[in-house]
Order: sequence, then C-alpha cells, then structure tokens
Amino acid sequence: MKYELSKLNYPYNALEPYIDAQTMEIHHLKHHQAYTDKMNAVLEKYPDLTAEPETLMSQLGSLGMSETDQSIFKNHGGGYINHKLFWELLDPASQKDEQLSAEIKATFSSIAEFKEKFTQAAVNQFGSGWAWLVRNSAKKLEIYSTPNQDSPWLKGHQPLICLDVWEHAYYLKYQNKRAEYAANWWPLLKII
Ligand code: MN3
Repeated sequence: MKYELSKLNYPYNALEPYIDAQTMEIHHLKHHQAYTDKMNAVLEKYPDLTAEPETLMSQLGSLGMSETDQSIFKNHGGGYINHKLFWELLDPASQKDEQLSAEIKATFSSIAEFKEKFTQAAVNQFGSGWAWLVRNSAKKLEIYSTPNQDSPWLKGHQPLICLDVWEHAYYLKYQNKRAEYAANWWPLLKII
C-alpha cells in the first residue's frame, strides 16, 4: 500500500504570524514527504500489510517485520501519522469539538489547567519529540510526551491533540524559544 503526502486544506501562510509560511512549507514538503517516502519504502517489502498505518503501528511487534524494519516503521510511519494529525488540527476551518472540550474540563478541571499541563509536557520533552493528549487504553484522557516520532498508537492509545516540538517545527521563527512557540500554537487550535 502506497501512501501520499497528506494534502493541506490551507495555504502555507494561513497560520501567520504564529507559524511562518517558510517553516510550514519546508515542514510539509520536505520533512513530512521524507517520512512518507521512507514509510512507503519499508511497507513495499511487506505487501500483505494493507491495514492503515495507525493500525499497523498499534500492532508493530506482531506484524512479522524484521527488527530493523520495525524501527524504520516506528520512525517514518510515526512521522507520517503524527504530521497528518498535526496538519488537520491546525486547519483554520476546523470546528470546536464541544464533547472533547467538556471531557477535557471534566478530566483536568479547566481548559486553562489542561493547557498548562500540556504545555509543560511540550516544553519539558528533552530533545526532539511530541506532546500529546490521548485517549488511553482505559478510554481516559491522558497527557504525555514522546521522543522522536514515537506515536501513541505504539501503546494502542488514540492521539487527539498533538504538538510537534522538533526544532524543525519552530527554529526559523523562534530559534531556541520552544515555550514561546508552544504558547503561540494554542490560538491556532480550534477544536477546544
Ligand atoms: Mn515535524
């Protein structure tokens, strides 16, 4: 199964001034494309694996892939999956999810409290990685960060909100100021 780079439903400059157009273009056309191509290359070796990448990720240890190929799929399949959700969440046309917002308030006391905890996970992730709000195996909301391109699907968790804290996501505009990037990302998130 061959996957295409996900289409953005908005132009690269749509997230200005919070995320600059040049960062968006390089991030989408170069980084996400590279993850997509490398995921496709490893999946070509396993033509029987026709399930969606998210499903494959949740079953990674039992797919019959070599250790090396599992590692490639974890990194590049993860990069493909993670960025797909990241772009969707940043779509300026996306709508507020009332049900999710209510559940976040019920779980974390308030949206403000949730944002603070999530931002801490993003800022404190050492090195490259992601901050997540997931629905875990017990169907509860949970915040954590992962290194590299590790996807919550590896643990069978469904990702709901994600923030890319790789330097490629923010360095052109924010340099070393990850906290400022994280703070400026919230206004772009329409679903809560
Ligand atoms: Mn990225």
